[in-house]
Amino acid sequence: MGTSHQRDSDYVERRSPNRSVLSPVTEHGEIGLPRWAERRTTTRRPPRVDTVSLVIPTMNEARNLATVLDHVPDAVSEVILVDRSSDVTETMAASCIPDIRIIEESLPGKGNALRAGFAAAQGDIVVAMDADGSMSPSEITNLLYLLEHGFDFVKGSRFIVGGGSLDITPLRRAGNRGLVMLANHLYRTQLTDLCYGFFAFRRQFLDQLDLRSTGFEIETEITARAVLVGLRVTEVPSMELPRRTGVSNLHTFKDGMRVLRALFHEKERAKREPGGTMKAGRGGRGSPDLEAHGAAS
Ligand SMILES: Nc1nc2c(ncn2[C@@H]2O[C@H](COP(=O)(O)OP(=O)(O)OP(=O)(O)O)[C@@H](O)[C@H]2O)c(=O)[nH]1
Ligand SMILES: [Mg+2]
Repeated sequence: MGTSHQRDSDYVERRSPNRSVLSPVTEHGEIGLPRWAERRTTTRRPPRVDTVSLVIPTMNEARNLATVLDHVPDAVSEVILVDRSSDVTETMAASCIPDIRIIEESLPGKGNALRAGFAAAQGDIVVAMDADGSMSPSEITNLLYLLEHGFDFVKGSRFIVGGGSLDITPLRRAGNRGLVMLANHLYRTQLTDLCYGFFAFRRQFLDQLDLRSTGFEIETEITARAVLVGLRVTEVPSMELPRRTGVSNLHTFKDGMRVLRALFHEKERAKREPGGTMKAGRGGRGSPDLEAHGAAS
């Protein structure tokens, strides 16, 4: 301790008389940084921070949108709205976030909307969420945390410890549970939720995911594809709130059937692709992997 203190004093004494070493005067007469400090600032770059695109599909959500957009965390770099509204959703969006990017949806369906938004996204990470007020923007941070720590695809789950739903009907809950069981059987996963549109992924995998869904089955497709191409997949607890106003666009039986078909279709499609069912994917692990954060129930 004494020695190091001594060394500090020597350091100051040795350099103080010669200010040109510690604080060189620039040609404009200002006192600049010492040369060693300049070297440090130029060689040590700050760690790179991932940019984040938030994609939100909207169909007549003007009365719900402000509660979502007003709470988007600072980590989000751009917000993209893919809109198919006949109300003032776009005006509301622009009044909340003046530089929001609005894409007019050309084809109907949540799948078409999300795919258009993903294609337009420029961030390293893409987050998808609904505009009806049922998902909390503050939970985006939880998705990002896991992506920044090595996962490639992170999905919110309402049925993992710490998650929940104040919205889902008993019929939909039962349907979702059956579909989750089937997905886990087909894909050898331990998923706890399937039909939920709050998820995030690294954009570098968008081409590999090769999404084709047009409707609500996009949530199932992206999960199945992420597993099949070998991405690092995990779930985080999420609390689903009731839709704030308006009515759901989801039709329980019709869309349930689309999800069912998607589960079988994706498995078959992957078999037809070069490399077979379980492609090497990221890291060449060749098998699906799912880790639960919040302890799977
Ligand atoms: N652009 C676009 N957005 C859509 C379309 N269908 C639904 N959405 C949006 O997708 C999100 C989810 O739709 P919801 O109707 O809430 O369906 P859900 O959340 O699966 O079902 P609920 O739990 O009953 O609300 C909302 O933000 C809708 O506005 C569509 O055809 N085009
Ligand atoms: Mg909803």
